[in-house]
Amino acid sequence: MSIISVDTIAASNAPLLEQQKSDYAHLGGQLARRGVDIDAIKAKVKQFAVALPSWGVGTGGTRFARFPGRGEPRHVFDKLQDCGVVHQLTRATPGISLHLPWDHCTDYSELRGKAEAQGMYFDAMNSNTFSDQKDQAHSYKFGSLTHTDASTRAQAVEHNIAVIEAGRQLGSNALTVWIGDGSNFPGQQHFRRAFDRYIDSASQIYKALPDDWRMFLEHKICEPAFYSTVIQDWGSSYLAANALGPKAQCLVDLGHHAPNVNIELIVARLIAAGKLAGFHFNDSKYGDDDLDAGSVAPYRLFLVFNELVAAAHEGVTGFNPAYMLDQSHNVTDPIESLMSSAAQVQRSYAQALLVDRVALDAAQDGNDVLVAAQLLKKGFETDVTPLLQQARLEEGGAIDLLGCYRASGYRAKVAAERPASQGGGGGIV
Ligand code: AOS
Ligand code: ZN
Ligand code: ZN
Ligand code: ZN
Repeated sequence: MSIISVDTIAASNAPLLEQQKSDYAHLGGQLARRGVDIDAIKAKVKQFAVALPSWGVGTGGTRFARFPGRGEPRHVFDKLQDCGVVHQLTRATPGISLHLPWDHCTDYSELRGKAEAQGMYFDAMNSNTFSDQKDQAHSYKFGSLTHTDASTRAQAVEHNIAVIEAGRQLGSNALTVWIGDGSNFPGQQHFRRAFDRYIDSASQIYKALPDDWRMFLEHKICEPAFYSTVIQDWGSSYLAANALGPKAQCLVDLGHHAPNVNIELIVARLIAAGKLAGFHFNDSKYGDDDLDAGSVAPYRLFLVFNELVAAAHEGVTGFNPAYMLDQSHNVTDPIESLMSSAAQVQRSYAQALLVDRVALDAAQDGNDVLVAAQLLKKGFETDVTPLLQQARLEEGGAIDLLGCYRASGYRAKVAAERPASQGGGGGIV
């Protein structure tokens, strides 16, 4: 089922076909001189998928304000359709990661059917115990899975189990757990006891996982708790994942670390420990900015992929990370941001595939520092645009993502169907 007509895509591609052919051939020639087969890289890029966050197709906001765009999705079916547009044009985003209760739906089999008709499936499910829902018995103001009160913890556990159940009906096979639990003042929380309560609650969720499911623990240094968080870094996440068992692994959201932290090194450690769940890709300058992937620090994203490609190349056992975007689009059309981020993630992957692993091993073993550094730069500095475009073109996608999307008139069409969403202020700051 196509949301954007096949003719629209073909019309957008038509004037670009000739130059595409010659750019691809030119890059192919350059890579061949390095002993790299462009078609082999293209085949790998085609296999690569990054899941879309359902919450990413709506305009995000800050605690100051939210400025909604036109045609904001009204419910999960609208979100699914918007995600369908991203996938149709990029051919790189067949998975959707839902967030409950935001994406609550009375008929999950209908939702699954619609996704499948768009050639899509449901990736990891996300639970939400970081905000209170209407008519909720116990508040999460002072925590959820780690709350001092047992009934509040039980409510949070129960919600996670309900999310697993919804995910089972949708064909998902993972639960991502991120909690906002922590403290805002020194002395507010007994660190060790809060962590113990986390393990106790999380193991009840773990027990409810179907056999073929994984549980992704997402750490975050701060926010909304600004003095301490219970699962604050990969160390706490790893301790928890270890305590829970083999199905529990650590998810790395790129924005959840202190500035300048060496994230690629964390990734390498988690791979070695068999505990890398996967990623929430985004970019940041200061904290959990949730900017578009690779928009600020593309080299960092490349370095993460360098670790991933190395692990795949070396055949590390059990290596199977889940790739997702987690961004907040405050000033752009979310569909445009998601398309360019998906392409950016693919770009980093393709560039990492270009690194000469044999030469890098030799440079590392021989302590040839500059050659090692340059081997990485050589991959990163290669403009793989024609390769990404060719992969999309051959899969029925758009050579020019933005051009095609804008020419389709999709945003104006949904703006006419969907009522304007309320913007306005956040909290008082
Ligand atoms: C929050 O900072 C995290 O990145 C979570 O992944 C969260 O569930 C998601 O961003 C939706 O708010
Ligand atoms: Zn995240
Ligand atoms: Zn985040
Ligand atoms: Zn983030």
